[in-house]
Amino acid sequence: MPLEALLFDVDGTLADTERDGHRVAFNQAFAEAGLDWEWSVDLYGELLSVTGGKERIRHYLDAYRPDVTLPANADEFIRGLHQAKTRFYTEGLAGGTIPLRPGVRRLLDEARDQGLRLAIATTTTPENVTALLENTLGQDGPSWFEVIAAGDVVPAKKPAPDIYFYALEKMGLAPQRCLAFEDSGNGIRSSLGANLATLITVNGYTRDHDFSGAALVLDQLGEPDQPFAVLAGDSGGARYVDVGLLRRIHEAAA
Ligand code: XBP
Ligand code: MG
Repeated sequence: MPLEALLFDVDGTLADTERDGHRVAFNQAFAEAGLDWEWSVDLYGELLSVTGGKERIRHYLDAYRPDVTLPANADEFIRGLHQAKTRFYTEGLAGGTIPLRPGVRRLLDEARDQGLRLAIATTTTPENVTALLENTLGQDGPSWFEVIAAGDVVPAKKPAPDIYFYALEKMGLAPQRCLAFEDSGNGIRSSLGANLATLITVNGYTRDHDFSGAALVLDQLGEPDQPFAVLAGDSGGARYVDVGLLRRIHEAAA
């Protein structure tokens, strides 16, 4: 089946948002609430095993802070903290400090020129996706994506495949006509669970994750003057990801 659509993860894939974006915003929300919780770069790498900000806070308390007793309305308390975190995160993005990863803009432009359909499938909160796309692609950035599947729209977050199933259903597309882009072990478990051929670009937090089953594992999408490194799979001699390479790996994965 021909390649018709590209489905993108956001955090770690479109932009390196975790260490200097989400992590910082969590810490700002904790400080604003008068809490002594501080997520270091290393600790945050461990916490990333749980996707979803509210779920991650809960996991931190369960696994690392037996000393903390939450108020009786614990869910509401965590929801409030997380809302503050979203405010700090989107404000931070408006400061324009987090760029798209290499090759992302070029590939999106080329995919649009060639009539490929685009979608987002992420565990992060919808406001965060909109803020990132507007601040990097411009005001109309979100409209480049036919479906933005995000956050609590499905009850089970990645590594469950639900968010990809949701996006595919909205697009009315079989997974065999699509390619997914991910950066993490939880991400690829989700995309493979939805039967999607998957291209991985790793980042500092995810380099050592298990990417078995990936169509190709790279350090980045690359640019003509900034070639990618192949970590697993066969790029057929290509040095940066373009739509031609996507069509080849999609066909090879069929
Ligand atoms: C992203 C996440 C999210 C963000 C925080 O994972 O795990 O939890 O870190 O977002 P993926 P929220 O890239 O696999 O989608 O705080 O808005 O949940
Ligand atoms: Mg990710």
